Amino acid sequence: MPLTTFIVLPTYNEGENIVRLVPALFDLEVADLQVLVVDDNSPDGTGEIVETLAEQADYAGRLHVLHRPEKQGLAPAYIQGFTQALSMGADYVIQMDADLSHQPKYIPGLLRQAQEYDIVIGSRFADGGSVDEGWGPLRKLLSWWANRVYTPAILRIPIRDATGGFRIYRRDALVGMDMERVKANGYVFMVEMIYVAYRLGYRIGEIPIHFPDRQHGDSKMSSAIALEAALRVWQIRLRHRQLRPPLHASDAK
Ligand SMILES: Nc1nc2c(ncn2[C@@H]2O[C@H](COP(=O)(O)OP(=O)(O)OP(=O)(O)O)[C@@H](O)[C@H]2O)c(=O)[nH]1
Ligand SMILES: [Mg+2]
Repeated sequence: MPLTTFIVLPTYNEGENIVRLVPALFDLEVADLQVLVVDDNSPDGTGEIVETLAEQADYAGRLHVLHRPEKQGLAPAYIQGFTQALSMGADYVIQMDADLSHQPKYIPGLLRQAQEYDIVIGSRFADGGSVDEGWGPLRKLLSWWANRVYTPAILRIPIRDATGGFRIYRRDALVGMDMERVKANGYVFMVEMIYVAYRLGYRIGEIPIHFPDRQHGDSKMSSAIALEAALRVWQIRLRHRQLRPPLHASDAK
């Protein structure tokens, strides 16, 4: 039986992007692929657009929407989406933005690496990774520093894009991490998930990606949000630094 891969896409006003992204995902011809959109009642009707797409014969039974009542941030959207994907039988869960900054062409590479790792990050700051050519030097430097220097130093993790939101998780890792313990709301959720996984001993890999800026719709990110996320890295360290890998049965005396 082929393994089931679920792609979880949180959306808030991504109508113009989702109609491009969904066909591109199914064009990949990944075996037993399911797509789950988690929409926070987008005023532009993203949720309804996906419902309409889901009625097309091509996507029948493979495209799903979770409707949430209002914009509540990325973290609860992801947790609800991951939980639903697991309950629908996902063997692999891919998380990605719906704005096309995370390009579908990297998905086969993520799946390949997931044979060796429990979690694989599509990484902008690994060797060979890159960000949009339009980023100014200051933005590039700040983002590089936050990911390559600041976050790894505080958390003592050898990860080069802990804030990156393009990832694959193996089912057993996502279950073993117990998402209940992840408290972050918003963008720092990415960092908290990776820190918990690292402390628990899961194997984390990275593959380089190019990250183009969105062409349609508006970003929900701002410098205030980025600064808050940076400060919250300390909170995450305090919350989880005692975590240890669970003892293997054979290690127990
Ligand atoms: N369901 C849900 N999705 C959200 C929420 N906030 C952002 N998203 C989605 O999360 C993804 C990432 O959001 P973006 O606004 O692109 O933020 P970003 O990618 O960190 O920042 P940019 O680099 O500016 O694009 C997109 O698919 C958004 O639609 C939210 O509160 N609820
Ligand atoms: Mg984006």
